[in-house]
Amino acid sequence: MSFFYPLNITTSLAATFLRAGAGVSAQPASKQPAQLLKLYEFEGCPHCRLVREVLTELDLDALILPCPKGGHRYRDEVIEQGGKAQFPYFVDPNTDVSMYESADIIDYLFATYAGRPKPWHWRAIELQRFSSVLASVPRIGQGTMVKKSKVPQHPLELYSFESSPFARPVRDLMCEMELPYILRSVGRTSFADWVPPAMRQMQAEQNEPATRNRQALHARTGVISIPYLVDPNTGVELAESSDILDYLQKNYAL
Ligand SMILES: N[C@@H](CCC(=O)N[C@@H](CS)C(=O)NCC(=O)O)C(=O)O
Repeated sequence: MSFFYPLNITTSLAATFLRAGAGVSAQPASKQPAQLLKLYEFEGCPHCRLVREVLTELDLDALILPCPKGGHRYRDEVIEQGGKAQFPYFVDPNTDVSMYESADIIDYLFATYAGRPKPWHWRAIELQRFSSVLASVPRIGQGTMVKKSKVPQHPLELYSFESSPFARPVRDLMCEMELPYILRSVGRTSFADWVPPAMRQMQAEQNEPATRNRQALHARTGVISIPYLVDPNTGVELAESSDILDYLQKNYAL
């Protein structure tokens, strides 16, 4: 475990508090896209965070294509497709729609998939943006600048919800290393989802989780612990953020 790991989790927790509970719970969309949505973004970007929070809220999965500053792996694709380096950049292969602007992407996700009107908290978008900028402060630039890394043959897979203080450092590192991943959204929908994994293991009877990715994770591992990484390139599967961070460094850092 890195010497900085406790500090990393503490500042991540501060960011979660500054977003006052956004990106934690889910009320799943009425429709799941047939093909994965694509999001070009970087973790340190406050505008991208708002879109990622809506992915958690609607329980939507997406292929995350990290575009840290100084990187070229996916940034260049955005410039080719959209004409400029501005993030987030969103592509929906189901409808052939692509767009910049976090507010437009949020509107699109609610209009296309939610099956309900955009809730009041997303109507105050400028207030959300301000609080998202504040939430970036304690992270002091993490998830922003590129780090040299090996290119994985296949995207990794990460079970995560946006405001998980343990998943954020993992996403930051995957972003800096430009590691593409399928985001499996696992926002919380019930009181039982708040029980910490260690306590859940002690329960004689475990509640069957309500959402598809939580059910899949439960079936896969017997317990739900977020973040959870699946690397199809090596066959490795890991829970525990500190172990995942060590694994990513060891296998992908250059
Ligand atoms: N109004 C836009 C603002 C997007 C924006 O300013 N994004 C910054 C990152 S936070 C950006 O693209 N910077 C250019 C870069 O990183 O190269 C939105 O909400 O999507």
